Amino acid sequence: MGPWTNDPLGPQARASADIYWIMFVCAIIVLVIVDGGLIFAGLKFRDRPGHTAKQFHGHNFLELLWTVVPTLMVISFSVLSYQKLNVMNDTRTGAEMTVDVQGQQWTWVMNYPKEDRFKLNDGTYLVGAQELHIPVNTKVRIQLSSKDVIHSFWVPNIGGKKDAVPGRTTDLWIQADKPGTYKGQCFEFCGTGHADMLITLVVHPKAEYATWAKGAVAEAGRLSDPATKKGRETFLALACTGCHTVKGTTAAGKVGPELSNVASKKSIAAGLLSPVNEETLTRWIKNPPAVKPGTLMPSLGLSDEQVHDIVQWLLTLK
Ligand code: HEC
Ligand SMILES: [Cu+2]
Repeated sequence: MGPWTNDPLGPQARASADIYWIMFVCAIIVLVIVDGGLIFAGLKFRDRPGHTAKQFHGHNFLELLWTVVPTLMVISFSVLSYQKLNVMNDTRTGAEMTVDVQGQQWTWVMNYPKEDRFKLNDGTYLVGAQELHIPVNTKVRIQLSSKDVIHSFWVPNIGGKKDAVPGRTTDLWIQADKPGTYKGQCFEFCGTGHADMLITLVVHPKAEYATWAKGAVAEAGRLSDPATKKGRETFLALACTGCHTVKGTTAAGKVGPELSNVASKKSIAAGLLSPVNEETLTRWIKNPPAVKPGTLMPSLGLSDEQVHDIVQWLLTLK
């Protein structure tokens, strides 16, 4: 089922769905009894030929009943809501990690905790955009803030929603029963890009979370690695730019394929080399005609170091 509050897949979402269903069912019972009684009385005791409606005033038992029963119901709802809200608002007890989530026009910035497993090689910590990765069955506290206007964090199946208010921090907690990908959305209209503020919550099996973190840290490290900067400069200084386009750079050649997203491609050199990784890119750039005789891309006689640097940079083009 899609992102829907009535399909709770975690304890936080379940707490609010529980209140909802209990109140909903009670409301239906009340509706049936009250409207049923009304219709029944209206039909049975109505004034009609040969039948005179009985005239009376007041009925102690009935009046007591419809005062006491609703009062008890409202009190029960209060107690129930109070209990559930206590659980829902308790962001700290048992929380195993805290992610600092910042809303801004128009994206979500996920700052992972300052723990070793999220530490990058430049001393900073892992930051994600839009996508939040957490382990399954783990209470995760989300500290919410906003850079500009009010946003609201909401992943319907898992829980929320809570406003991200500029100038102060709020928090909530989430927890998922099963691994998978859950969709969320900013729930406070925050400007023209509001609809782009999607949240993708990726829940990993506990044993795989460390592997994911390692990969994400390595990937982030690659992006901040001096080699990628050097590779970019090397690429832009060479003849590559005359034949290839990379959006956002001065490379605008049209002879060869565009390389703006080369690292996301399934293969290169028209399917000859796959997947696209360090090994295949290195082989290709070192000597294209050796891989594909007759190709229009010449061997540029680059040093191993130049090739290595360029490949490190190309791998960041996703
Ligand atoms: C004379 C033009 C030319 C130059 C210079 C050139 N390329 Fe190419 N490049 C091509 C052509 C044409 C292809 C397509 C090759 C094929 O599939 O036969 C290509 C393919 C590629 C591919 C594979 C892309 C894909 O999607 O298949 C990469 C990566 C690449 N070049 C990188 C580079 C780099 C890095 C440089 C500079 C060191 C460079 N190229 C210089 C023409 C050029
Ligand atoms: Cu928003």
